[in-house]
Amino acid sequence: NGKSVDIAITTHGSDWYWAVCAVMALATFTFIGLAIMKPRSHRIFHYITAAVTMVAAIAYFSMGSNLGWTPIDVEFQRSASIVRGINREIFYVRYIDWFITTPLLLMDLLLTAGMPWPTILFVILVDEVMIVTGLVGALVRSSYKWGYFTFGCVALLYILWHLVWESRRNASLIGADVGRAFLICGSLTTILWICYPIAWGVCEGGNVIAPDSEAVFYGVLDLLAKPVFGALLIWGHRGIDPSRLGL
Ligand code: RET
Repeated sequence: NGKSVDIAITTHGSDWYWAVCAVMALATFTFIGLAIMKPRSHRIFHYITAAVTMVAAIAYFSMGSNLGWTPIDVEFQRSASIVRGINREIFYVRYIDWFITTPLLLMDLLLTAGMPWPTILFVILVDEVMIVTGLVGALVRSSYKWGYFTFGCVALLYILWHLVWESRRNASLIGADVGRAFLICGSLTTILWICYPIAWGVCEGGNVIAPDSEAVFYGVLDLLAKPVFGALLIWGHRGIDPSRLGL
């Protein structure tokens, strides 16, 4: 796109992004296919989950095409000295994806747990604070970036506390089957979401690993957090009538 960048993905990174894009697209068609086999009143989780993988497919289409990034100045240690005046490719398109998809993933979980809509709204707003602070931190070059990162981590802790405690309890009150579906998907989410700030710390934050490694790190997390999570969630709902969740 005409911008010059020092540290960027290679063709390997790009190929991997295309592979993830293909899986996301395939998952989208699968979830939509499963949706239309159900009566309209039973499609909510299929639709939410298909929307998540659809957005991800387009984000990965962008990154595979080496688009949706901007060069950001970074520093790093080489032997005894600090190297300056170097920039790194930062994919801001990730955060546009996450801004849309993480609220949808939380809706999947909190609707499963039968939470009331004011609670869902607040958890989603905190989630959006987490994503936006992550984006701003990624674009800031000074060490203030770690301040934004800290705000994001506090937001994540609130969300995880909510999943592990409030929502889990609510889900098991609705029934053992709902409790089990929530426990599987909520636990997966808790483990995976903790890994995102770790990836951020070694990529956008600390510039410790190369953009190709970043592609693998975030790519594996996204495959587990979107298509694998979605398949488990839809599977978990197979015997659950949405009317029991107030849907
Ligand atoms: C950032 C940096 C700021 C601190 C924290 C972060 C957490 C991000 C998370 C992202 C989850 C993304 C998912 C995507 C799609 O499936 C923004 C990296 C805490 C938890 C699940």
